[in-house]
Amino acid sequence: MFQRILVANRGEIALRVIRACKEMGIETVAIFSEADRGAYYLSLADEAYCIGPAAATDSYLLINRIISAAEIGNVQAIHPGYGFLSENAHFAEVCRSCDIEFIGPSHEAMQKLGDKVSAKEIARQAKVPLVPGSDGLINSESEAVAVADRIGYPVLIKATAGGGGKGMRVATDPASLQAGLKAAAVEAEKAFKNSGVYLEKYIERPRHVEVQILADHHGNAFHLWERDCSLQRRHQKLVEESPSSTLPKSVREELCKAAVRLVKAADYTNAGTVEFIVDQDDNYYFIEVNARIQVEHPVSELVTGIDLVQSQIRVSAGEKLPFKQSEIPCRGAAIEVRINAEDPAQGFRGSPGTITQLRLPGGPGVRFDSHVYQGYTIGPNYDSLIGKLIVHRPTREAAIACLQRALDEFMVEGIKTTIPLLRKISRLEAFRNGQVDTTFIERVLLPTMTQPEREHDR
Ligand code: MV4
Repeated sequence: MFQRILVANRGEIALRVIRACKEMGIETVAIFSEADRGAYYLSLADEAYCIGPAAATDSYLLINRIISAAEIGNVQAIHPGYGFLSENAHFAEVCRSCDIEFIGPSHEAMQKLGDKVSAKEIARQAKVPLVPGSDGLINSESEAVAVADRIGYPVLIKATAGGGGKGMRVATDPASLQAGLKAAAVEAEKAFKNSGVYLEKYIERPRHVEVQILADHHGNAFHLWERDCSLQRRHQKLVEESPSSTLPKSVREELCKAAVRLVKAADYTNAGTVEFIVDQDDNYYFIEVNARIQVEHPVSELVTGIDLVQSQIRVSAGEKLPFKQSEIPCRGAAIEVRINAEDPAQGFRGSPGTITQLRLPGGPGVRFDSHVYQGYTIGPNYDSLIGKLIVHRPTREAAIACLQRALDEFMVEGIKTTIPLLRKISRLEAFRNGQVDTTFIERVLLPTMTQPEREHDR
């Protein structure tokens, strides 16, 4: 087992990894930018090194500085967290070349699955349902028009090096398809240095259901059931829950088994998430793999009782996962809501500032994963996530009651947060009876908010 791990991240996920290491008796080396100097979570690490100024491109994204901190800190492994370099195959490769364990999948698996067209080919071979679409990359406009004629409009143009909604365009007829193809290729070349695009039938108002995976280096790959993450705004999730409140048990089991088949076919190891969209008739389609631990991992930890971050570390140290699929339960219901320093009434504009008052919720079934404290100042440099409130109770109804109570107890002063919006969502009939999809927030909820999103916020 590792003696020391470098946590190559910041904020709540850095704190989460440091906590996991402490319980395992593993020392931690933290890194921080000038903007995070003095942050509380740094004091929980055994050592902390400043690696640059506030801008992520001059600090948390600089591979050479992170590797230098790892050498100085004399660590055996690096945990990348999520975001930043967590899905950067080159970073994983550099770690290996420096004989430092990258706590995540191999760079080969990351590459195979990071390319969406290659990931879909692996899914096809593993008999995982795919959205009807092009067979690989689109190489000409005439080919695109032929594919769109076959599958029917509307179609989605997607960048093979994209993901998470980046570089996606809807086309409703041949003219918008031809224009969209050109624009998408230019945007993809600029954003990902890879102009490859592919087509899929646009599934209207889908739900977003993803499967948590854990796989070790001994041929074992398990699912930790699914999470429904349909309540999103501009691809930013707001609410995540497990199990899905609407999928029949038979579909849930099929979908989870398909996810395991896919990761086995890709020789994937460590924690990862297989993402699907689900249409109104409960047909599910593979979309992409997220080759990292995700923000919403606590939801799966609570219903299965498995510590995902500790499991990641054990898998990277070569241990065999100590459970059988049949023994992984999905017990009760867990719901996570993201507390962001944003003002939903002002088009979710960021609301940096100092937290002058902080009253945290507690009691049975309440978990709050956060790096903030009273007096903490949220800067403008990184994402606006303050923390995640997660509730876990025997039934979904009880979990919603617990969520409402916890959100009512929650008090943050000095900055605007998403708490008022989350209180509203937790009381919505549509949320309570699971009648939400990925368009709900923007289609139904936001139009009812006091101030419409201002033009320049779009
Ligand atoms: C789709 C889709 C509908 N049809 N693909 C967005 C990024 C990635 N996570 C998967 N995404 C989608 N892929 C087809 N063929 C709907 C989504 C989607 C979505 C799309 C637009 C706006 C918000 C969305 C939230 C989740 C999923």
